[in-house]
Amino acid sequence: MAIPARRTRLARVGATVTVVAALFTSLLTGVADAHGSTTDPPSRNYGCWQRWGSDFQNPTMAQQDPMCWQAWQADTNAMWNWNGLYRENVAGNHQGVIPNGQLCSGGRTGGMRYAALDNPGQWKAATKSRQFTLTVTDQARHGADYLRVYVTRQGFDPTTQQLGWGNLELVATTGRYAPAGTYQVAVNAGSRTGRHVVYVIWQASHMDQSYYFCSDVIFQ
Ligand SMILES: [Cu+2]
Repeated sequence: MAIPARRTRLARVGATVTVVAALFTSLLTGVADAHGSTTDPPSRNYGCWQRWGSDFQNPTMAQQDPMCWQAWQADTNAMWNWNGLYRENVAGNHQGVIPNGQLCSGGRTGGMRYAALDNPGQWKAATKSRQFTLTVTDQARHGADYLRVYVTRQGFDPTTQQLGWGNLELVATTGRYAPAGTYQVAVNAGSRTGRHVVYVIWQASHMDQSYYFCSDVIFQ
């Protein structure tokens, strides 16, 4: 009976090692998975997560917040991973890598996960004055090489038109930010009025990791 007992003990030790390794891996993954997004004005998927994350199967969303509804129906992971909309090794060639019509999904990064964010429609929009402060939240404290903020040209209609690079004007570009929880940029949207999309590129500093966020706003 000595041999089976020894095998059992070894098996228990083996199982314990496996559990500890799995815990360690999930801890590491948890850290690696935490990135960020534009939280003010809220990016499309961050806003959908904020408003509906605790109630995402509520059918009244289809009427109250139809673009969030279609995004939740398409892939819930776009909201659970609101902080994970990035590409790697773009080498600064954002316009070359991201096709027109796919700006809000970062060129469909991760396959179709974020593709519903590209769809034109009645996205809930934050009301802003034309001079406002934009906030990117960085849960992972990556730092930033730069932030670039674009706003759509006056006349572009995000409820019916797909967003392309030609629809955007660069309104702010920054230098580096040391790692912190949030980065803020003063944005001046000029004489724009009504509904617009604010498009942000966050170039993280820990590696070549580039983030792309669409936020819907209505300028007063
Ligand atoms: Cu990250």
